[in-house]
Amino acid sequence: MSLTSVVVPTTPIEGQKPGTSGLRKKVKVFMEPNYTENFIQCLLDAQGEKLQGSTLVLGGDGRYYTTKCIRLTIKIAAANGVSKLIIGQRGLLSTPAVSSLIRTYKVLGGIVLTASHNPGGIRNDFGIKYNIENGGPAPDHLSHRIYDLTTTIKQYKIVHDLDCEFQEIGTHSFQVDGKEFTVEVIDPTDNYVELMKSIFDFPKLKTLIRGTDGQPPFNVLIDSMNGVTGVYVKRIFLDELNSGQDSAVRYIPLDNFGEIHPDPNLTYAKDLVDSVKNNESFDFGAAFDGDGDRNMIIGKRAFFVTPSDSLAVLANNLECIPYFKKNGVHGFARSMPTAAAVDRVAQKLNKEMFEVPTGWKYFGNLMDAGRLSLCGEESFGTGSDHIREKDGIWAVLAWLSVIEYKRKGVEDILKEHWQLYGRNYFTRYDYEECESDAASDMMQHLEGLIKTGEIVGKSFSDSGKQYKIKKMDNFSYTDPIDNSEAMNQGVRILFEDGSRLIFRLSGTGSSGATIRVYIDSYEKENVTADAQAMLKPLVNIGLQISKLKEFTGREEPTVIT
Ligand code: VG1
Ligand code: CO
Repeated sequence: MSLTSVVVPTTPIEGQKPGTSGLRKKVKVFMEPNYTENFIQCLLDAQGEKLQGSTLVLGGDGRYYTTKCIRLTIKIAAANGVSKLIIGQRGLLSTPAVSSLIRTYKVLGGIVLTASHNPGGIRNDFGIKYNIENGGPAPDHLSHRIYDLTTTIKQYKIVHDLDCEFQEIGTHSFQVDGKEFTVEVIDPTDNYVELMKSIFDFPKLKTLIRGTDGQPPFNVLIDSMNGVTGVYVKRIFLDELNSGQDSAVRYIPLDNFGEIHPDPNLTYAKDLVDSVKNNESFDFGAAFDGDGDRNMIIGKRAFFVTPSDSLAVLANNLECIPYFKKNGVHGFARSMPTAAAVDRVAQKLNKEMFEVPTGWKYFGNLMDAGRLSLCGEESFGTGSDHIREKDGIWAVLAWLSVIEYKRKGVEDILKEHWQLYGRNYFTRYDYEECESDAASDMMQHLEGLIKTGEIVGKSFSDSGKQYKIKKMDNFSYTDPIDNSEAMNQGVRILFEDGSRLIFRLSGTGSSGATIRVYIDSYEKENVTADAQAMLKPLVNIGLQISKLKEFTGREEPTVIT
């Protein structure tokens, strides 16, 4: 069929600035006239000449509006000289799977349709992320370029009559403006499952889960929270590892995630926590977010592993994973607000250690340069240089590999780790959907304290505990590979004893402002106390210094992790 593109005039639409990870807005905003068209056109224009004749990967977590957005993206991509789109069947591809496909097929990039852990459905969020040639999220300079283009856009190109279905696997070819344009619809799981099999020892993991004559089965409960990981969990856990029907829940992707918040933490994955707590037969539980890049790990009776500890434990045990045996272990990294437990492992193992701003895009250059093998964020993100995204299923398979190797449960592994290294107690308070002005006034107030510097050297006490401020600043980062700079990445209050309080505004929300307060304190000896009780005095000091309650009127956080 021979098709022709047309040029449609448009005007800039405000507010198309990508945040920490892509553009996220309410579905109804994406449905406004030209909203999606404008953004897709700018995203393509930002590629420059490389776009002509290129191949892009396209797919997402299957949330509401995905189908419409894919139809539109096919029409716009074809009109702009893209020669091929690789699309996941039914539009499904997890964020880690997109990263892997980009790398395997060495294509220009990928468009990921997701608002990640934000709720979905017609009344909730949609999102568009772009990943570059190395498989990683768009770096800041590219996101800025896309945004700049959205402020001046005058037209978009589209092939109105190009309708291509993507429900079934297959290849479709079209003639667009005299050139060939191809849509290849692929199984969303094949490439990713192959990758996991090349990293982990599947026969060993299967033996762990099924048990042997001498060993009882190790019962796992995997919760996909109605997100896209369901299709991967079915293949990997149910089919390959034969973990049994009772081992997976909520593994059919739903476009509204069954009206839940697909965010794997103690608040939103409470169902999983309760199931594991109330059923002694489960040895392990895990949950993922909508697009499959986040993970939460719990042990028997729902023993909770903080993401910061998860990272440290994996760093300490990587040698039991075939991929690292083969490729070696280079450095480690964490985002700035993540607790420093992994730093202690890096020091002991004599590895390079990097502290980057919040957002996975800051890890990519270090991985490409061969200086980084494993990294993580406190926001339930863990991953390695096998791809350039955080990877929920990878993290679970990595944990199961450590468990198989040590023949110990999650809680024992953690306690052993703390005995050896001491413990970084960590918690994060989120105040979601605050009034934007109130939140920025509070940040201004903190900036003011940095400016005068008078707070440095002052002591604060609460419930009999005293903390003295050593330093207060706003975190900035210079990438060691390309020297790019990221400023104002979060206000830090650093105390004499190494404890930290961090304040930043979320860059992934779709309405109002979310304030995140991160609290981190290290104990060498006292390693088995209750984390929330342990950190309470520091929390109170944080509230006192920031005047958070006064500015926002909020008595309690929405989520504590
Ligand atoms: C949050 C997390 C951050 C993570 C980002 C994207 O960003 O804090 O660590 O990289 O989400 O994760 P923010 O700006 O809201 O704090 V995902 O899984 O939502 O793409
Ligand atoms: Co995500």
